[in-house]
Amino acid sequence: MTNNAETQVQTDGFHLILDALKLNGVNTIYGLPGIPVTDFTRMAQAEGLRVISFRHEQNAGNAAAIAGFMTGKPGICVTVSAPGFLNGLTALANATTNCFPMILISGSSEREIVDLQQGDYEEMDQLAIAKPLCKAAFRVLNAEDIGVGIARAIRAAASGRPGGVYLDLPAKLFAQNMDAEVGKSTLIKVVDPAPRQIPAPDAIKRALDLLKGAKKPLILLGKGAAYAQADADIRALVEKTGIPYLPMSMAKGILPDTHEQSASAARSYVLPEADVVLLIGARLNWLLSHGKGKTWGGKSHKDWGGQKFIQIDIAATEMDSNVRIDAPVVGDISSCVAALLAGIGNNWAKPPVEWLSAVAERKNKNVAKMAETLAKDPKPMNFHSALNVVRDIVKANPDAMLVNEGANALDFTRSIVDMYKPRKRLDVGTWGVMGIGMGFAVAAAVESGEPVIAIEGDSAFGFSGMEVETICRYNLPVCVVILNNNGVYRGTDKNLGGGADVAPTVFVKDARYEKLMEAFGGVGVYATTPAELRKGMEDAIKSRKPTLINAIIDETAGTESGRITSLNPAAALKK
Ligand code: ADP
Ligand code: TPW
Repeated sequence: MTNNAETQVQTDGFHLILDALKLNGVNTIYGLPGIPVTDFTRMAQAEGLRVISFRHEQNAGNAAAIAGFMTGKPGICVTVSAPGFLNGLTALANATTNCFPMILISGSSEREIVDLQQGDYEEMDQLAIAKPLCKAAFRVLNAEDIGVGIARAIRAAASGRPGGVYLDLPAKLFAQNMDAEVGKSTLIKVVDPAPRQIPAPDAIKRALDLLKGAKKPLILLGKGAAYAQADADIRALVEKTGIPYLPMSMAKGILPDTHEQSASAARSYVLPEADVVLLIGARLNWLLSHGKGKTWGGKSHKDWGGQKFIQIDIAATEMDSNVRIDAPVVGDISSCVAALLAGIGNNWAKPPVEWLSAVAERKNKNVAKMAETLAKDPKPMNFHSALNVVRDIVKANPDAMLVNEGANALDFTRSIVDMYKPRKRLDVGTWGVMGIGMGFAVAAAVESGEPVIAIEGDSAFGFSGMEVETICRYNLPVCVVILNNNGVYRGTDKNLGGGADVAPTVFVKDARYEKLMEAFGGVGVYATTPAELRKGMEDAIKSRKPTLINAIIDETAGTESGRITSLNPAAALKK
């Protein structure tokens, strides 16, 4: 606030935006400064907000998005116009695809210049470009509308199915003055930003009737279930019904992966065998083979497997998106699970023992097989022997956050490393996008205060690797482990033309990634054995120092596209 000549206290756009964010509980801004938002980030710090400044906007955007997932409140990312905005847009689109609440706030050029295309500095019609890639997009032209603009952005991001929201703020807005008292009266503290949506009683009854008649029921937990923070009720529902459950990757840990009802190790058995499947916050998209085909016991890749589906989701339009949903339960997961629990009461008959013992038998067999593989100590180290170490470290540090990206590095970590607590595992999500790693790691550390372990493919790491400087600058307790096999998927491809260039998937051999962390004052570790990896990780967790472990693994290890080889046309041709 400033005093003008007439002693009337004035405020401006900068401060109204900050006051509106603060009023709504925002305490951290992720972003990257430049005209016209440099002063905004300075003033944010002066006003007591934490500003985490990145080296590339995509990483700042990913940080904001995952902060939204972790907290249930929209994460805020601030960028400059045109290129900065576009750099942030990938993260905004990814947040929307994954149902993470986030607000991308970008400065922009003045409307009159943009609309006449007169060639301003970093000119672009950002609102039009953002619209198809997010849940909602707004522009504020006048300081007195800032309160409404921020309120609308928060509501759009957090209510119903969460998602990304774009807020366009032309440069002139920041400097607009107005009377401070009047300005304050225009701000809105959003009441109940994510209102409960109570399911209809007949929908609950339909679901319970279907579940009651099931001989081989299965519960599938998705990241919507993790997001809903209904952990105790979800656990009670699983345990009271006695139904085996499968967590999707970011739902791991809602119940500990070691829970006796977890059917993760029997996934390929339970999906085709189940007769009634209860989906809680999981879409029947490609990650679940669209609910049909051979994965589900269908004869061809398009055949229905015969299962009946109950689906809990806040988005009514999600129902029947891939296969028939026999019992849609539309509402927020907390309310839906509570209603199911109430309907179940205390006399629910557990599933038939034949089903439970068949699942247990498969599971035990696969767990024993995996234990055998993990006990091996091949030279050079491979994905399994390296991840066996990570598995132990996560077990000993269940509060640590785990970030994970890559192809094989992703698939093997998901299946080998057990999670013990909800919302600890953060990964490539619905798009399988590379580049979330360091942005997620920064936000995971900032939002949780816990140590962060980032398990990265060497290719995956490259997309956001420069943020190790950010990690060092804020002295965050992040331990990056690069499973380094010298390339995308692996490092052994040959140039099919026989020329001097290496194959498109091959990187520089024996690259010393750990030196990147050392360059900024962090700890670098070169690990060629599980023992060296273990020591590096233990030291990192204990010291909380930024650490990068370059874990050298067999360059022949890994398959193309990891476990989604089936989606790769070249791999299909080879069959
Ligand atoms: P996964 O990738 O783990 O299978 P998806 O991202 O496909 O999970 O599905 C998450 C689903 O959860 C989305 O359809 C979304 O609408 C839904 N969802 C998110 N939050 C809630 C909530 N609070 N209540 C109900 N459904 C929710
Ligand atoms: C934004 C395509 C999927 S997985 C991957 C790429 C490039 C890297 C795999 O190699 P990595 O892991 O990380 O070394 P590993 O363990 O198999 O050796 N661009 C974007 N997203 C995706 N998904 C790709 C490209 C891809």
